[in-house]
Amino acid sequence: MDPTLNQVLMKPEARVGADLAAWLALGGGEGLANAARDPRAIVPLIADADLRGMGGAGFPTHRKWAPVAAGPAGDKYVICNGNEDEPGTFKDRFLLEHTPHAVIEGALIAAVATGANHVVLYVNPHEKQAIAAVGEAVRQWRDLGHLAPVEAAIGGSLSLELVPSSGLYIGGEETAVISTVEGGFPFPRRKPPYPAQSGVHGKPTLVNNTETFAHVPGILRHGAAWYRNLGLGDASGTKLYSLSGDVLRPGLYELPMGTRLDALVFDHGGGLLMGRAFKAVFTGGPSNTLLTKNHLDVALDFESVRARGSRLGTGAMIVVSEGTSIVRKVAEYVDFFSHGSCGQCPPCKGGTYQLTRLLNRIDTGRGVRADLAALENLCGLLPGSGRCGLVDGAVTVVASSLQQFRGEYEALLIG
Ligand code: L3W
Repeated sequence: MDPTLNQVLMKPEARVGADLAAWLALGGGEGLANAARDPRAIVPLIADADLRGMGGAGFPTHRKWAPVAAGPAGDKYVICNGNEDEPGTFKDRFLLEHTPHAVIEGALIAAVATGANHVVLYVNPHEKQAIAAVGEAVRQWRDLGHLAPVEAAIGGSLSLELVPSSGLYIGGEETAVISTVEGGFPFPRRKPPYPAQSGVHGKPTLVNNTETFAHVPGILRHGAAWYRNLGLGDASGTKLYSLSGDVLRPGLYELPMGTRLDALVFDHGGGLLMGRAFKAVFTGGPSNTLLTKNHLDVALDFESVRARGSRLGTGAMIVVSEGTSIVRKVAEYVDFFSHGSCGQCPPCKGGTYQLTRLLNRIDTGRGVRADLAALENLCGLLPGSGRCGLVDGAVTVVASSLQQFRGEYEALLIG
């Protein structure tokens, strides 16, 4: 199968980097021009296209844009979240590096739709090439006079800037993004109020993932029906799937939203390394319920994955083959979350630390039955105890692995 067949965002000819003239020569800018002609039509069009938030939650994009558009006049912010640090997720850095103008144009269209006068590209400083490309791309939009249609539409001046994130995992959580843009440490805040109601300096703020914005210019240019028809079944558009783990051809795949898991792993990923059997996949980043060989037929879109008890998340798929220890993998991911915890909610910091300690004890052959019981106890106690979802995600993967691979845990116990 030709891997470029359904590409929109990753089309080889669209990878023009920071060269704005090359982007415009490809038809870039047409979406923004259409948007500026009729700003009120944008939110209904995004709704009709059924564009979803690609940063993990799959929340309908128009439902975030509408309250910002309806918010009080004055300062409003649009933030493109390019912090991307979820294990197994490597899509946003590709877009920011290879096609930054698609992302920026999408964010500018959001500014036109919502009346925002601040657009922030929030990028992980560890991704040096992405930072360089976005910095240069922003400079070209500003210096070459291409912000004029946006300023005419919003009736005032627009600030467009690159803000490097802290590079910390928690800095990708949307309220931590807001804390950082305000100049503080990336401490998450409780929701509600949602950023749409009270974000940067208390102003209406739209935070969308990088991939979400990258889809927007195409929708404005070609229409909602075009976008919907790119997906399979009831799903809309294309999706960037980050495929990694025990597969022959790991990598970033742009495929129709709703592509089946077995098609991704076997047709595109070439199957498992050394002909091993498929065991499981950590889906959407390792903070969700594991999918197993019973789920290989699942369509990888938000609704279908949810219907099978898990979540599509960022579209990351970390494949595990028979012969690889689930307990080891879970211990590694929970350790990552433990280090990523910001520390402001003691149950999260202490809870993820204790989960890691118990998982490591069991994995290294020092665990007893009481350790397993303690793990289960924590899985019951911890959910909902943090300001953000970090601890809930860590618990989800532990609980799911205990439910689906309990035998592996028990086989490691020494008493
Ligand atoms: C206005 C309302 N806005 C909800 C907005 C809300 C947010 C979005 C979704 O989670 C998940 C997380 C990770 N008016 C609203 C409203 N909203 N009601 O809708 O809400 P929520 O709280 O479910 O989203 P979230 O906190 O953004 C994202 C999971 O994705 N994940 C991804 C992690 C990815 C990274 C990365 O590096 N890119 O960290 C993977 O599974 O665990 O549960 O915007 O404001 N009435």
